[in-house]
Amino acid sequence: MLLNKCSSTREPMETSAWVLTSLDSRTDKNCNGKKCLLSMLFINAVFIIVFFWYENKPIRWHYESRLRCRQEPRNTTEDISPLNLSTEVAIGRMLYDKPQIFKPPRSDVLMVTPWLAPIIWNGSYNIDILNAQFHQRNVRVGITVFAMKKYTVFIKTFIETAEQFFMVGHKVNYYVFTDRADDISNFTLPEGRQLVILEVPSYKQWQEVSMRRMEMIRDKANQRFYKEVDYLVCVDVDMRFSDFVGVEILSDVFGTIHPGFYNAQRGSFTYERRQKSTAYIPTDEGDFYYAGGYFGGTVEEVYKLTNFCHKAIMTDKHNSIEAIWHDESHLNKYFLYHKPTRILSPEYLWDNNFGVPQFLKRRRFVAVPKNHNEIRNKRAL
Ligand code: 4GW
Ligand code: MN
Repeated sequence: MLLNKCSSTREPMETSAWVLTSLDSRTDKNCNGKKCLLSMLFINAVFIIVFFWYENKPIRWHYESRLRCRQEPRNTTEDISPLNLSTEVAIGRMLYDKPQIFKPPRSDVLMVTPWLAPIIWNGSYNIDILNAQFHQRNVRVGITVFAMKKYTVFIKTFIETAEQFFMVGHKVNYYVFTDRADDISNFTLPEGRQLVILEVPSYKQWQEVSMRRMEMIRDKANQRFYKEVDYLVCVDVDMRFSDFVGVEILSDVFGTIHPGFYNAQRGSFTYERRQKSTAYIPTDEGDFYYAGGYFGGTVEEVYKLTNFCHKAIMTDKHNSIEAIWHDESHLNKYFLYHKPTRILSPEYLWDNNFGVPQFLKRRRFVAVPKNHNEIRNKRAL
């Protein structure tokens, strides 16, 4: 039988036979054999190019993590449920006080949100149990900071105090985004902890320096963080660690209560109130006022968060409006409709200008006072 491109009865399995026979299809009136072969080769080439492009393009978050799970070695002879593939997670013998139903460890502060996300306070967790769990998972943590322009002066204290208090005993990558790599000195870090300098372009306006953090974190998450760490912690650099910050903060997506607003009424939160901005939140909505200088989660969740905020910032820019507290306003909008799975109490972000209230048992990460004139004024930059 002579098959050709114009035959409507051709079955898919007969394609190769069709290619061969089409070479001899001198009698075909509608199709020339060589043309048919060339068009077949062309289609194959397009298919191969598309295939390689698809395989090598940057990760697509919405489904890639599921794909990666499926790539685990599996027995293909029978259809095994993914539950059978999970390895045993068990903690060795440990001695600690039994949890008491009628003796909550804290009764002076809210410990859980209405959507059942824990709020992390001193006394609310046992770090030994958590460390054992996270060590079993061999968790890797990335901490991102921006040290643009004169803010490179904060790096030394930031890293030195982090080495004392941040994720002690766990794998840590410090990701320092900067436009002045030469200003950042070398640090000798123990095994499992490393400093990664990421050179990025600078922006003239300080508001833009702050807001573009969302875009840069998003892009690096997409390019490399997903290969190198499991969780990201994204913080301001003008800070020092003064007490332990460990794996108790880690969860799918977490935010931190701003030290200036932990007891404020909704209406007094400094959310964006102009409807023209994408960050707009009406006065009868809102859970907490979250700080722009401390959020995090899995790389995938941080990608989603930063992508959302960056796009919203760009929409506002297009509409000639800038949210009142820049990236912080957009972060608050995101958390209103994508509730955090864990919330850090102000222990994790404090400013000594607010004093030391009774409920605050620890100050783990505190603002370094800055000489605004020296560090920020236009001429100094
Ligand atoms: C005004 O002139 C400036 S400059 C306001 C922020 C500036 C700035 C901020 C900067 O020149 N370089 C820089 O790296 N940043 C980053 O943005 C840095 O990581 C800093 O912690 C973060 C937020 O700015 P901030 O700490 O000054 O904001 P606040 O005072 O609200 O914590
Ligand atoms: Mn700051």
